Parts: sequence; C-alpha cells; structure tokens
Amino acid sequence: MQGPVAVSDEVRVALGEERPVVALETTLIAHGFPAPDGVAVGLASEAAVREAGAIPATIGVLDGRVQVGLAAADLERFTPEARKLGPRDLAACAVQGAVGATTVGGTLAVAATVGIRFMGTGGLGGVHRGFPDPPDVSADLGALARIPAVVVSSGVKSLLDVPATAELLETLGVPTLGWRTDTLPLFYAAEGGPPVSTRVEAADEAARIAVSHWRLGGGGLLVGRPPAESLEVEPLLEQAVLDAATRGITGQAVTPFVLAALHERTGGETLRVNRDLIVANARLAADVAVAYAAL
Ligand code: PSU
Ligand code: MN
Repeated sequence: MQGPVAVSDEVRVALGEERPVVALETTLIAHGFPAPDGVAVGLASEAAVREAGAIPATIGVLDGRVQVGLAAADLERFTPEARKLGPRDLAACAVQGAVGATTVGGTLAVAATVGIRFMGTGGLGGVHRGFPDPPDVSADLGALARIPAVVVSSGVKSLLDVPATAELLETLGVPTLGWRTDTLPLFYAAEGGPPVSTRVEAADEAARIAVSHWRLGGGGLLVGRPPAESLEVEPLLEQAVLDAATRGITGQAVTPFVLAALHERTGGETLRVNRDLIVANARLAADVAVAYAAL
C-alpha cells in the first residue's frame, strides 16, 4: 500500500533545504466563498506567500492521496461538494478516493507529518455559541493544542463564542500573540475581543517566541492579526446563527451557511473583507516563516 501523503517536488525540495514553507487550507476554497471566488482567494494567498519569500503548500485530498503543494488547476477541484476534513477525516477520505478540503485542523495534521510549521487562514474555529447546546467545539482547537505550528488568523470566527474560545485556548496551553494589538481580533472586526496572552510587534519576535515555546515542549501558537478594514456585523451574525439553528443546520455545515448568509446580506462586503484578511494573513505567516528560517 502506498503512503497516504504526496508532497509536490517544489515543497519537498524547500523542506529539505530548510527554506520557509507556509501551509494553506482548501476548506476556504471549497466552502468559504461562492465559486469561483474561492479559487481566486487560494491563488492570491499563494502569490502573497511567494512575494514574502516563502513557498506555499496548499493541502487537500485528491485522487486517493493527501496532496501537499497543489497545482493551480487542482484548486478548481475543490467545489462545494468536496468533503470538509478535520484531522479525523483525512485517512477515510484518501482511502475512499473522495475530494476533500482541509480545515485548519486538518491542514495542521498534515503539516505536522511533513514538517511544515507555519500556516495562514481566515479565522480559527472554536467553541460555538450556546455551548453545550449544541456541544460543538471545532477540531481546530485540538489540532492547535498538539501540533507545533504557528497559525496566523484574524482571531476566532466571530460567529463563535469568542471569549469561551479564548479561555479554552488558555486551558490547552496555546499562546495567543496579538499582531500589534492587545486583543484577539474578531475576524471581521479589529476591536472588542478578549485580551491576547502577549502582544508582538515584529515577525522576528513571533518566530523567536514560537521557537522558545517549542523548545519548552509546547504545541501550536495563534497569531491574531486584525483585519485592515473593520466591519460591524454582530446583529447580522446573530440573525444568521439563529437562522441556521431554525433550519436545523448543525455541525460542519454551520460555518459555510453563516458565512454565505453574511456575504449575501452585506452585498458582498464581508466577502471582500474576508478575502483581504485571508491573503494578508498568508503573507504574515510567510513573514514569520522567513524570520524563523533566518534565526
Ligand atoms: N475562516 C474563514 N472561512 C472558513 C473557515 C475559516 O474565513 O470557511 C473554515 C476553516 O477551514 C476552519 C473551519 O478550520 O472553518 C472551522 O470549521 P468548524 O467550525 O466546523 O470546525
Ligand atoms: Mn464543529
């Protein structure tokens, strides 16, 4: 039986030479945006990583393998029909030959097996509002707790219970580094989140904290970068979360439903902010990866 992971030549060589590599997910492409915007966001994120001097490694399941470093044409295959893959779902998806889009947690699980330590995304998953009804906590948190990697996001997706998620990150021993901010960004909004564990001013500082954390036996770290343009969407979010519950939408389907509802109800404004923050987070992840390689 062949191994479950296939690494592209470019990524394999870069890792072998200890050059900076940044993992990118495919759930954003398949489920985060209406087609064909997801592919454009994926390509723009890869371009931002390259501009910063690192190699992008977009990860997803295709043709029976977990692919690390996807070709541009492959990104088109991550349509809304793709499975949404947390860490538990990777193996089954590969064996069954289905198309699978990795979440942050799924991407980190793959990154850990190939030795990638940096990733950029939009917003981390976390504790859903109303916990324990539904009793839904994203597998992103478990993955981040155990995997030594830096994830750059605009904090936690604000459709979640952000203060509860911040508490759980502390419980799990995950440092939250505020990128030139003292509070965890609220995805679409820069201000109003819970305090971070440490504020950082420079990529090199974040890289040195990550290395020290790993040498102390730590796992993942979250870097929270505020969105450049801040949107106040709390009332719309509350409504969309309620609508999801009313329609019986649960589990993995909640996030795509709420994001799509917001995109629609703001006439595409959240879509633009979401896209811009994802690309900027990919770039910052690359800056930290480059600083790490130079330590
Ligand atoms: N951030 C976005 N859009 C998304 C997600 C994050 O801007 O679609 C995805 C990520 O893949 C994240 C996932 O890992 O949502 C978390 O989903 P859940 O809450 O079902 O674990
Ligand atoms: Mn969930």
